Amino acid sequence: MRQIVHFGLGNFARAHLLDYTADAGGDWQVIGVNLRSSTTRDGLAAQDYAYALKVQGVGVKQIAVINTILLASEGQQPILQAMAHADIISATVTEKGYHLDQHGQLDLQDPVIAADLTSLPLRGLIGFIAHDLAQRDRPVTILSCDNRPGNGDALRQAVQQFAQAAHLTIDWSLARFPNAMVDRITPATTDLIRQECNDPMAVPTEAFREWVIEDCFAGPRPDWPDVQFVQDVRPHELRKLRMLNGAHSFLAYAGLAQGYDFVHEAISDLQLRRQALSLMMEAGATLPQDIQDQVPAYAQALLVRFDNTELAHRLDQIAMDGSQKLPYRILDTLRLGATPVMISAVRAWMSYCIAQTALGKKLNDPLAEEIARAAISARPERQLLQLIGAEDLAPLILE
Ligand code: CS2
Repeated sequence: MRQIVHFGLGNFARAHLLDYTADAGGDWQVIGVNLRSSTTRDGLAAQDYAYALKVQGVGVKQIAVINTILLASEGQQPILQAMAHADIISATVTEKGYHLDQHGQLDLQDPVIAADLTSLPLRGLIGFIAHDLAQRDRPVTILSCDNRPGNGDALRQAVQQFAQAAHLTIDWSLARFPNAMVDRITPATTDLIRQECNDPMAVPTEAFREWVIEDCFAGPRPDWPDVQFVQDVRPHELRKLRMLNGAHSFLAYAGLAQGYDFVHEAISDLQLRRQALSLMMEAGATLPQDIQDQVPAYAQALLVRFDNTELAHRLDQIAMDGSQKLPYRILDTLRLGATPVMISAVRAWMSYCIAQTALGKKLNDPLAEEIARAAISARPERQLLQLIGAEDLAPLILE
């Protein structure tokens, strides 16, 4: 059997990487690693690690590619042993799982990183990969499946900075870190989905899925169907992150402010729809010239996906981790050409932070404490912009 060791078996991984791997067939298995809670492991272990994937408009697929799930809290050796035998080590740990600072550098003061640099057992993805590579004697592909630009490059740089701080010696010729664009709208599971699928671990997702990976693997890979292997992922990731995810974040904050709960409700509001489409087109105008002709059709396809009432994609799910998402979904685009809706998206995020704090609610965000302090400061908007590295944009956003 060939193995993928995957960190972070949340809904997105189980709707994307695992669905593609199930379709690939062959002798590939997935060993999951959960770094935080045991909930997913316990739920899946009770049903032999198989689960229902409810593909909206298509039907229910039984996904049974997980061989086992290991917990970091139960010790690092079984995880490092599994990694040592893997051909692919992949991860969906969200933006915050890379522990990067505003400048994209590994935050050595981050509690998880600081702990992994000073004591065992290991707690975080970066430490596990660095220690795996330090003892590795065979090639491996480290595949980020997270939603950020240059995800493979960012992961490699974080591991390099950790290894240097930990004085680990690594043969970097054995590891490849391809960049990849991942796309599949995958809401949190509701009780209704669990009941419909008769499976407490069911995952809801859309029919659409897309995966574009840099063709630089260190060794074998599953025969994943309809995956695009390219030399340069960047146009694909910029288009997706700035148009889809930028519109998502705008709709989340602007839609919540108007009392909507779901993406399909917010996108049905004619003014928000018009603004979301404007944002998509504004973002599309910042993309490389050779894909500009794809922008209108891609935008229209996004509206169809957002209109999907059955997905019941919650705006407050998208609103999470805004401090980690806005820089590449909105701010990067703003710096390439100020546009009204991009500005309103940042203003909507700031209003959301201030309103939630006023209600005594702590945001679901790695910078929740800092946001709460900024929101009640004398100049909340300026403080909030500083938290997301957007002081340079203050004249534009606060004018
Ligand atoms: C969403 C993404 O929760 C969010 O931030 O914008 O999870 C989005 O659904 C995916 O990137 C779609 O591929």
